[in-house]
Amino acid sequence: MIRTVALVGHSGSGKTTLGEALLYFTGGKDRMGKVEEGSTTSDYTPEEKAHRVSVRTAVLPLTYQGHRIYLLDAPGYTDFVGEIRSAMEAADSAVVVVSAETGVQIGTERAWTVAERLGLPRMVVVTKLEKGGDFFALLEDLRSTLGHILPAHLPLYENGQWVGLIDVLHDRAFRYDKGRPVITSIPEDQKAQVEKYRNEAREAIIETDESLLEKYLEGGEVEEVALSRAFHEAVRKGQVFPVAIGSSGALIGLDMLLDLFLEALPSPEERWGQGSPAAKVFKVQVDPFMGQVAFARLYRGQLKAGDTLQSDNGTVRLAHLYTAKGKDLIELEEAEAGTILALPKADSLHKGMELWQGERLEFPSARLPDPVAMVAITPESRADEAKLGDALRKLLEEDPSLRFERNPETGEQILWGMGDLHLETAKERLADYGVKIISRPPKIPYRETIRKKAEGQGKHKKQTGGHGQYGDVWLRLEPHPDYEFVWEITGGVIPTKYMESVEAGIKEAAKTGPLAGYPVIGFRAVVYHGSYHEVDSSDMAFQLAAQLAFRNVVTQASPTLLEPIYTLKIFVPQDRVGDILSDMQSRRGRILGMDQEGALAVVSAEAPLAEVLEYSRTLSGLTQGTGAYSLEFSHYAEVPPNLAQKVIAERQKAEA
Ligand SMILES: Nc1nc2c(ncn2[C@@H]2O[C@H](COP(=O)(O)OP(=O)(O)O)[C@@H](O)[C@H]2O)c(=O)[nH]1
Ligand SMILES: [Mg+2]
Repeated sequence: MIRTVALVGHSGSGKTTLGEALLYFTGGKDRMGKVEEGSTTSDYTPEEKAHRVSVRTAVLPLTYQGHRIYLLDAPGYTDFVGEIRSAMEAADSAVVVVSAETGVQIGTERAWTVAERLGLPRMVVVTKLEKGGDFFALLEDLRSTLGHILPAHLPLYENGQWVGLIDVLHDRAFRYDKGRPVITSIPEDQKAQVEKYRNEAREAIIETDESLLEKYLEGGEVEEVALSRAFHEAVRKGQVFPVAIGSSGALIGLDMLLDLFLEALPSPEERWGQGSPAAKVFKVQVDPFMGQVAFARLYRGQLKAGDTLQSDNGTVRLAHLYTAKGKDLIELEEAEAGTILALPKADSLHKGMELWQGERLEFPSARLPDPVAMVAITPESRADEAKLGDALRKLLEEDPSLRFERNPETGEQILWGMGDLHLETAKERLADYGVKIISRPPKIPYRETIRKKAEGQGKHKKQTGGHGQYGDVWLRLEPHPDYEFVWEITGGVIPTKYMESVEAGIKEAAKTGPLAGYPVIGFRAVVYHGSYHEVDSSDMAFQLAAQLAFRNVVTQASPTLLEPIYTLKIFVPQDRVGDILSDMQSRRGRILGMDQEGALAVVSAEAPLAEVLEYSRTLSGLTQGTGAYSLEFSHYAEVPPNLAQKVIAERQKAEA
């Protein structure tokens, strides 16, 4: 059998440690690594070792009793939603890890929601139970937040000490001795409780299967094999969500967890059917030593070394077949559906690319959210500058949830990401590629506008030697929602052939406003009078005259500073809404509305860009790294006078 599962859930719930423990337990590693020491197989990149948190999805292939289980250890932080989602897309089921210490957290619910949207069968693993926490209260919590949960395992206590597990559906109990299960009997004082959960679980399963239900209602005996099959079907269809217990700390229940994966979770064939090979790249990593490595999930079919696959970028020959174990490549003789393939040196492959033979497979699509956090980056030195382009290209290929752009107005190079930590790790990744960069908040693209009507003259007159220059433009500026140019010249006081030059002069002058040199927007320019000279007038002279007129008039039209306003959609747990609202207030924000999505509150707000440049950090702080938001430009609005003064003064200082 083969199972491909994504370990997802709140950051710190124990996913990486569980993956490590399972790898160790199944003999895939001699020594169990620790997240704190940076010695786990999953958290192998320098960024992960430094932050002690998973940033990328790691692949852990387990061999258990002759079966193959591919674990995809995903990050928990919402900053890495791109990685979290692609791990789930590459899996056939989502195993949501919940720490008994903290219970259901926002990362639990978010992972659950993503899995639900992708139509993935789901289950829960409760970790860290040896650290305490009321398992039965947690069960109720899981039931109320996630729905039809079904406890497959219950904790076994001896003298108040957690020592093992009760297998609810198979009516067995084990105590654990250094990770090894020893069969035992259910203690007297737990019997009634186990009986209650067992009956509930049986009934929940029987209800999903008509023929079993009939038999049951007629008082017939439901056999264990039939029950187990119905259980598997119910999980596959998302009708029930098993809850298991697994402790990496106390090494309890690891075998039972793997047994449950095999029993309850769907096989690749059940999810994708049978047929010719079909794979899809879900991640591309550029390894400083190995070069580009693409990770693809084989959804359907079998492959052997030497096979060739089609892609939209030409054919790909697989001279060798590899999977990955953390940072290492492991050679395979053949690959069956469910395998996570590692494709080294596949430079033509990028994330999302399909590989196939024969008929292609239809994939459900899920769009990534847009990045919301940004920094301006500059290379530290000339040498870094030369290498930046190449390093950025690799980085963006690796992580399509990042975006890079050059702002033509401010001249800055802007890196966009899903949050502060995301950008921080991106910066470190660039350093891995040998490029050191300095990052700082980007400049705000302010604007200037006018608040009242004004008019005046611009005259350009020069007499130098022979040919002179002459242009004379009378201009009226009025506030306007957008921009308009009106030619009100009568009697030919300015020949029409100069009209274009006059407008060009106005547009040129509007590029640098009178207050702080920002572009002037939102005005109507009416040219209503002027004069010209038969010989000395020219396009150039009228352009310059129009510029003079604009500069002269705009200062009298009550110029004012504008700033970009963005709309935000903020997703947070209900109990954080108050904090979000008061924080928004302190950022000159305006609440537009409130909504609910699943267990999360959605706050819609608008705020000046200057106040939300580093919002990701604030939201992280208010929600322990689990809130999320979207950011979209809305409009320009006047900057309050006291702040405008500051912006203008700063600009003048910078210019000086
Ligand atoms: N006592 C105990 N600690 C654990 C267990 N699982 C994880 N931890 C600790 O919890 C912290 C977060 O674990 P990690 O695996 O990085 O969580 P992840 O963010 O979900 O991958 C680390 O300090 C682990 O040592 C467990 O089963 N028991
Ligand atoms: Mg982790």
